[in-house]
Amino acid sequence: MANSKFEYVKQFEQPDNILPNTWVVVRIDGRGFTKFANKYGFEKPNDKRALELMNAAARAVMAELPDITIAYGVSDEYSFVFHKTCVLFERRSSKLVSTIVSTFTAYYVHYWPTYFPDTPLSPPLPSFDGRAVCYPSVQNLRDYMSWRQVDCHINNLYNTTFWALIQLGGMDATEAEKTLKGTYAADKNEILFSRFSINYNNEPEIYKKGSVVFRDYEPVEPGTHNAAAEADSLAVPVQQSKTQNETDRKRRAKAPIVVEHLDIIKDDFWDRRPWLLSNKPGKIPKEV
Ligand SMILES: Nc1nc2c(ncn2[C@@H]2O[C@H](COP(=O)(O)OP(=O)(O)OP(=O)(O)O)[C@@H](O)[C@H]2O)c(=O)[nH]1
Ligand SMILES: [Mg+2]
Repeated sequence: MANSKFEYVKQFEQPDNILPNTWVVVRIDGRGFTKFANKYGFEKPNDKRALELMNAAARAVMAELPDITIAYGVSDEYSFVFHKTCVLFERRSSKLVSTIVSTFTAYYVHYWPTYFPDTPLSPPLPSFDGRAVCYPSVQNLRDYMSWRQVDCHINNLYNTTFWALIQLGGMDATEAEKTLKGTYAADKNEILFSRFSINYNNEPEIYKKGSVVFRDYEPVEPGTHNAAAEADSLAVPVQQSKTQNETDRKRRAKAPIVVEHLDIIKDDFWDRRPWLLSNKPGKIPKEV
């Protein structure tokens, strides 16, 4: 085909390659969700419908993109982790991020009426920003996930106490803020318990731990595999036959994608689920 005189503009396209052989985390975050939450009357500090809507959209994203090995969500944010061996196939950061952001946003709007049947969406419609960060080692990835879950805990304990002081204690926001200034976790637990008979431990897990989305295979006994070390020692993706790739693909498609509210900081979660780091499908769980 003849080149047109306009074609030189292609040279303006600059590479935005992501580092090969790394875990890529794409984190999306609701734009202006403080305002958005007020507009639709989200309950404070946690709106179960809003969180479940986020989870439904995240599940749909994972179902469409089998290269995502795990996702973690809290508040108006979600982190999607691409397995380190999958990233070799799509090298452009902007392409990964835009795919996640648009797929997530589309499903968020799609599922909105399921979770908010009485309040139809109206402009400005919900939107999300996104960024991609490469993590070179399993420990870096685990620390990233732990960082988000610790953040969830710190924010939720603060918000739960803050809103108890207002909703149950009759304080205004300034008084509540002043009461909590300089307090430690133990102090907040104590305020909740002594003033409002709330045992923070009994708060719903979805609020305390956030949401973890992953493909569910049969868990294994901890100590029976070395998925983390093996993942770290990989330099290039393991070459598999076409039939093996096809079998893996089918098993991955068959695995139920679950949303749980578990501790992902301790080793146990990862030790029982080697497929998260190995990207090798496990045994499909028996039907219940
Ligand atoms: N009431 C309520 N608000 C929520 C809930 N989940 C998220 N939010 C709101 O979403 C905000 C998320 O924080 P940010 O992402 O830092 O704030 P933002 O307003 O979205 O601003 P940008 O992300 O910078 O655009 C929280 O501060 C809350 O105001 C919820 O379950 N209930
Ligand atoms: Mg936000």
